[in-house]
Amino acid sequence: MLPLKYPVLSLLAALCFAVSSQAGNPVIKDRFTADPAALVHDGKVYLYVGHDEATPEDGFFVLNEWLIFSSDNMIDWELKASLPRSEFEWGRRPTAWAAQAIERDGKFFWYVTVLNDDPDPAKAGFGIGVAFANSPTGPFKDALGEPLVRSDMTTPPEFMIEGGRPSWDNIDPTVFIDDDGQAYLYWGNTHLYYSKLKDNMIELDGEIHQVEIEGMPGTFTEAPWLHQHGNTYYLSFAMDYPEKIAYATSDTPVGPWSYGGLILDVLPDTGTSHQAFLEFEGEWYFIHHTAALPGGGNYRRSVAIERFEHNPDGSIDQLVSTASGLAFEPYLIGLFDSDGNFLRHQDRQAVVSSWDAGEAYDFKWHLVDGLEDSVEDGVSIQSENMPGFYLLRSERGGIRLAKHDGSEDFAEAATFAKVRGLSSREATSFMVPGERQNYLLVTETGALMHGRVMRADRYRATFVVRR
Ligand code: FUB
Repeated sequence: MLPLKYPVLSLLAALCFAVSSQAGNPVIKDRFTADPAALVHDGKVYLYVGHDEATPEDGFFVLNEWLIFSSDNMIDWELKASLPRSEFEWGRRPTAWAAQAIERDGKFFWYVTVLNDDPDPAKAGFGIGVAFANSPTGPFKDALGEPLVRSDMTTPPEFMIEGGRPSWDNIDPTVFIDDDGQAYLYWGNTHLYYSKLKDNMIELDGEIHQVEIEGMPGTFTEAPWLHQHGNTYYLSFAMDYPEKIAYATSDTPVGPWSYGGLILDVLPDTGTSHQAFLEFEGEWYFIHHTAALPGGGNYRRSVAIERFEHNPDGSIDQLVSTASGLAFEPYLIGLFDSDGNFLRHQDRQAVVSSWDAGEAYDFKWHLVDGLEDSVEDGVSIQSENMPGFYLLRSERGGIRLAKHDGSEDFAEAATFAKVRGLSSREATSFMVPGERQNYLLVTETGALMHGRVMRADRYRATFVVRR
């Protein structure tokens, strides 16, 4: 049972909270985007993504094009250009998979993953192409008219070629130019490869090497990304499946690579994870994709951004993908007159329990304008560390944490009217819209539900929202 009615009332610390209309993440909200890469040019950031166009019914990736967005501040993004997969005439199907662009001497090279349409089965399968442009937004043109990396240049793992399936070990390029001007291309799925690039950036220079990562507790899946900080080279990648993002370090851009740790754990509702690292105006950013947009999922992903730092010893702490992102801060929602009891989620249920610093993110909430926008003072309560998940009412009085499926029914059941606190004018209660007897409340056991509130129990439906 909850220790209710404690004497300490921290209303003074409570702010009259302002509902923000949107969360910071995902950063692109009007379409599904995946597999981010980014570069800085002339004081602006350019974000290169795949455009996820799968419908909820599609059982696989559908990407007909890549998109380029730009921003001055990492928060406001403007769509600048697109590159259709059909620019690579040797490609087929909607397979505009992961890609990365880089600048060299004022020219831009964009390395892309495309399924190769070669009639020779040995050469068919995913390949890596390269497009060229004189500006970061293009127009980009296929620089070679054929893949830079083709299936018959590598030996895929056995399981990739069984049953006539095309091999997909040649996907997910990442490109990096070292201080001495030498460029490197890493890529792979299951097998991780690298090769040097010639100065012209459109030819491999020498052999393709297969890379091992020492001490890795899982298996390399895909999505390599190479970056440098100080004298340390970082190779990050998707590990296992569903994917986590992990990293390895080395003193050179070609290894040997030693496993460093986990950067991002498995995300809800997307089996893939794909990351980019970017330094902009002295700060470092971790750009990745989640399934957080309404109706998001495995093939309907959306790009999100978090700030991070490299530790003095060279390590990178595990990060949390948040709803707040760069632009907002989450709230704590305390139960009125109950010292130290806050709303949290646990196993996708909402409960009120005592503060636990080790699980602090589960206690953080993002309050946005009601998903159902006709409700006066409408508010929806989104989890900070499960972006896209909201407190959702059931008709029978239950409350659970559920993913926004994009439907109107969901929007309605996840919207409350923010009203003056039933126990204190300075606190807040959350009313079921249009139902003056029906409030979000906490039961004796700490479970969250909604229903009728007795006069003596009003404090159970009164909350203190604060930072
Ligand atoms: O978007 C298609 C594929 O999913 C990418 O190439 C992989 O990295 C994974 O994110």
